[in-house]
Amino acid sequence: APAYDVIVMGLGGMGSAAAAHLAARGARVLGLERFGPVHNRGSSHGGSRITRQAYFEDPAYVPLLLRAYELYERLERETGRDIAVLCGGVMLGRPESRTVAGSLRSARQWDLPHELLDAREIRRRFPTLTPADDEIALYEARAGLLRPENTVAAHLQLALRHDAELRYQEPVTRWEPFRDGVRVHTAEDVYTAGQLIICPGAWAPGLLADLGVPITVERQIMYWFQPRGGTGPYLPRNHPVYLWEDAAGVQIYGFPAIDGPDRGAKVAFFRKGSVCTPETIDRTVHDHEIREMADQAAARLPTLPGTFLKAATCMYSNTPDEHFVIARHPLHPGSTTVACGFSGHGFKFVPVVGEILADLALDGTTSHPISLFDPGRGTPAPA
Ligand code: PYC
Repeated sequence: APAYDVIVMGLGGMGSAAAAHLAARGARVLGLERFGPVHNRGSSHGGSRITRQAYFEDPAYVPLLLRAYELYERLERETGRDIAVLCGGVMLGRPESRTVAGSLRSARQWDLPHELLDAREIRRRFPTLTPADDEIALYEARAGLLRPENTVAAHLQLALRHDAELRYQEPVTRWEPFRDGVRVHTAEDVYTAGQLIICPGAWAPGLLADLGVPITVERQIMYWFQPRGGTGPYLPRNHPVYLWEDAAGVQIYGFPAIDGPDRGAKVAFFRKGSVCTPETIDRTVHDHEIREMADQAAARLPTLPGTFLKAATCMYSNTPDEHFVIARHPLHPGSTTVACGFSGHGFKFVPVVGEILADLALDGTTSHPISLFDPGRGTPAPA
């Protein structure tokens, strides 16, 4: 018999959640991670991620978000960790922008609580935001932010609590079908399991070249600025998360000041990076990049950029249509499950992806709606 029921490859956001869900269901789990626990080399670091339910990308995500909210709450309860700050969120832009119109479509289709604010009302409620007269916002009180490092740490903690074996600094070099399951090789050892779950993050192009979905890895930059006049107006009780689309379709997004008076507020472009690989990504943030972000912020957020504090890089793994891939591996459907291509908007789904992966690996199927994430769906352009 194989030594493990399930091997999870990659213990970032998705893999750590899968390991926790599997172990909690009593499976014998081995987790393999190329770096240490809760590292900053992939796509699950940087202190904050937006969460929201009125999903502009597609209403099909909403049921998964409703479940993710429940599971995040449970995760905080079970581990005592501070993860979610539901400070409210504004999806801002012209009424016809994808950010506003798409969010409204999801809110209406799923009857989600929301308000539409005109430019004057946005400025009145949130003096840190200065939209143009022709911009509006969908405000969602249940939107907010998640702390990614605490999320990963919480899932690793739960996995260990339920007797998972987690091995770090141990990248997988190859795997193959073996008897009724799989055999997984690392520099240290060879492991066997009935099922394999691959959560490769930005390593997907190399590890899942045979999946049939081209994944492009994109370098992203996160910036922290200290607002002029202090962080008071930027405290989470005064300040929402925001996703703001301009007339050219460029989106910026940002957060309240969540780390105390001196740590500033984070702001970034949503998808405007250069193509990279995890091996070749330029981790230096250059002056012209800081200037570009500062100029964008200055135009819309009157007390930013203030003082530049720091910047960090991160990676998106983009599918052509920006929808996820979560499925049985089409070439190894009996033994292997994959979760990849989260395209810069996956973190808010982490616990429900863990639940889905555990369903697929242990039961062969899931009751969650995941047909949008089938690798055989074709590659239409984003809506
Ligand atoms: O998924 O809300 C999101 C998001 C904002 C910026 C990057 N991802």
